[in-house]
Amino acid sequence: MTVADPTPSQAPRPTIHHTACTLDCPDSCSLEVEVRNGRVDKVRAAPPDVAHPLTGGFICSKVGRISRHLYGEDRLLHPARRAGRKGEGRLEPISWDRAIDLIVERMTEAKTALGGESVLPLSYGGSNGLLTQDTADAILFRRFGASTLARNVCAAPSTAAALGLYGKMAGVALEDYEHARLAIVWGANPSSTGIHLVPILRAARARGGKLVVVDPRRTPLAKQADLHLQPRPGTDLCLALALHRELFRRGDADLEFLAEHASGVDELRRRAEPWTFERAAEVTGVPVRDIARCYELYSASSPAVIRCGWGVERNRNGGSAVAAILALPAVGGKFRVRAGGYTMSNGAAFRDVGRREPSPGTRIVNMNHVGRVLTDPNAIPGPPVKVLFVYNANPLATLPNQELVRRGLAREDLFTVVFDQVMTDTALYADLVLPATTFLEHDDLAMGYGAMVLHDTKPVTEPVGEARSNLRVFDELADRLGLLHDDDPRSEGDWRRAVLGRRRQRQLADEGLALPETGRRPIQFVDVFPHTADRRVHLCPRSLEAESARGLYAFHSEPGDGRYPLALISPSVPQTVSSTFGQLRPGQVPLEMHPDDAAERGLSRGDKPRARVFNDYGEVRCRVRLNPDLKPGVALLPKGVWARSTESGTNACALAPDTLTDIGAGACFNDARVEVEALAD
Ligand SMILES: Nc1nc2c(c(=O)[nH]1)N[C@H]1C(S)=C(S)[C@@H](COP(=O)(O)OP(=O)(O)OC[C@H]3O[C@@H](n4cnc5c(=O)[nH]c(N)nc54)[C@H](O)[C@@H]3O)O[C@H]1N2
Ligand SMILES: Nc1nc2c(c(=O)[nH]1)N[C@H]1C(S)=C(S)[C@@H](COP(=O)(O)OP(=O)(O)OC[C@H]3O[C@@H](n4cnc5c(=O)[nH]c(N)nc54)[C@H](O)[C@@H]3O)O[C@H]1N2
Ligand code: SF4
Ligand SMILES: [Mo]
Repeated sequence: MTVADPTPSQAPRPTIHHTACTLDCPDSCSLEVEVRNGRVDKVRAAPPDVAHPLTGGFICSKVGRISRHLYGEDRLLHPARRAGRKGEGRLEPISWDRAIDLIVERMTEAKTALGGESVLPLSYGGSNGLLTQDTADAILFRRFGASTLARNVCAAPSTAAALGLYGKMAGVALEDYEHARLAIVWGANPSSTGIHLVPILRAARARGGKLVVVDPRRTPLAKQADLHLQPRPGTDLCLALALHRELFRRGDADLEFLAEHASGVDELRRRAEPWTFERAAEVTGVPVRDIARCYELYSASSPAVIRCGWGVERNRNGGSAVAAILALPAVGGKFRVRAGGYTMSNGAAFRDVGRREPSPGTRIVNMNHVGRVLTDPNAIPGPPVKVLFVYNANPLATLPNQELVRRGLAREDLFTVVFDQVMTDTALYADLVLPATTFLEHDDLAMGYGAMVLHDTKPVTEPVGEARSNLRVFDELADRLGLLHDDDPRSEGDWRRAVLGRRRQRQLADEGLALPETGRRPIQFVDVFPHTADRRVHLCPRSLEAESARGLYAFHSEPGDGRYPLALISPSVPQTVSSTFGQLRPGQVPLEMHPDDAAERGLSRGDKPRARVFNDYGEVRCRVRLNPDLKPGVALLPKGVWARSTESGTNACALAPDTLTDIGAGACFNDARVEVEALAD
């Protein structure tokens, strides 16, 4: 839809709409959108009378400027077919009918020749709305018998840990942090990744609460904190175990609470035993006095809350580290008061929501191994992948071992469909691209995984070009492949009913937004309890024990053989959500290095010197920016960077190993170990 910009005098009055942001962000903001002349003009926080309280009258600038994404030059407007070599992105438009025909033909052909598992759906939480994933797509791919994707690129280790210990229990509501006497922000950077927690933490401090940050770099919050522990990436497990050891040793463990509510206490105590403060200090690089200060604060404060972020999980020890951190409030006796306990993902506040399509029991492909699976027919049992269907994801920009993913996508005999809103790096390799609607153009449901809220997301404008919603496209494909049953949900309304259930639907209709089952912000071990079979905390659950090769809470030391001495982390940045909006980033993205590491490599002279960052997986050529806030020995490239933003067209994923975490089979992005060399200008 192209509409000429009206001159101010002709400009029609905008219409105002209220909706909610579905992006992969914990906050789930309530939005107010101004639509002028059929186009989204301004997006801001919804006013307090219709907004979820956490939104607090402001939203991030990314979504404030989302019209650049909606109407930008990278937006996909029509279905199109590849007209050049893979990777070039030369396309010729085709009709939707022809595109659907082609997909049906290719999926049927693959199934006839090699079986349904030769089709691999590849998606993650790029949309994150409840109607745009695990709905019609689940019907299509599961009933077809396609390979099953393990969506493990994010949150798999932390989910496994939270599930094993607490059966996934709703956490402390972010609004309640205001009442905390101590908040520990552990491996999270809310200033970028969940901005509404920041003013709440500030308010807590204004009331005399203390703030501790555990992060290998001095994040904006670390600069304001009472204490900043700067561990070497991947060593949080040792810190947490050292705190447990001390709690038991000094008699500060809440044995009464543990006797009533926990199992595995002695086992955890035994495994924590070797981790003296001295040993933890040696491995983490955090001075003993800082560990001791953290201990003093935690053992003495109540309410004390831990915001455990996803920075903890993305390494070889990630699952055990999250488990040990989530076990702290149990051992330390921090539950049973408002603002006491932990927050990880708060999705458990809505465990009554969702619809599950039965699994066909087909082979499981871990998405961290997509590169291997596409390039090596022996990587997993079963047929080679012949049809790859990418939606809600940009795998070339976001999966580890990027060069292998690229080689896989470049395979001439692979038929790749990319269904997206914009021409992503992955879409350049597609045989067929399909234009997708955004959450401002389709029906959806937004559920916070930090904010405890569920709200309706309603289209505020017509889709641009010929963009279609996931529901519509997957429903049509399932229909054409003869996979639908009479009682399947079909329309948006059907799906909303199927996902929400009657009670939630009524709640949404009456109140505009829905709160957790408890009806109020829950207090852990007062309003909500573990969803384990015996309602107890399992501090050393058998399920996790069985999963980890060396046992839960076993520490795996520094990866690699020392040839690559710098630890490369790739956390989130304010400008993007994963790779979403990455096309809008101006200029080149630099590698950040500590000045001492840069000086050692002759990289401290000149303005942003050029460098090559490399290891056995690949390389990134880019500029270097000195950042004294990093721990020496740690370098940083943000996640989700598009090819256009570095000289080499590669990003941190080119250096990220495709090894898996100790539990949860998750990604080990922050186990990337690299060397950096100066390049001539
Ligand atoms: N190096 C490094 N890489 C990382 C990480 C890291 O720490 N380091 N972190 C990882 C993390 S935490 C995550 S969550 C993953 C995320 O990785 P991905 O899930 O791949 O997320 P995005 O990169 O944001 O891609 C989402 C895509 O979905 C599209 N999309 C959005 N809504 C819709 C829709 O309704 N329909 C369709 N068809 N498409 C839609 C968007 O346009 C966008 O291109 O990245 C991981 N990648
Ligand atoms: N603006 C924006 N918001 C987002 C996203 C985004 O990409 N952009 N992504 C969304 C998604 S998908 C996710 S998963 C969340 C992630 O949000 P966060 O939980 O904040 O996770 P990250 O940004 O990966 O990393 C958080 C911090 O962990 C630190 N870190 C790295 N390695 C370690 C370690 O070994 N130990 C410790 N203690 N800290 C470490 C990093 O320096 C970083 O400051 O944010 C969501 N919100
Ligand atoms: S991305 Fe997060 S902060 Fe930004 S509008 Fe959406 S929910 Fe709010
Ligand atoms: Mo994520």
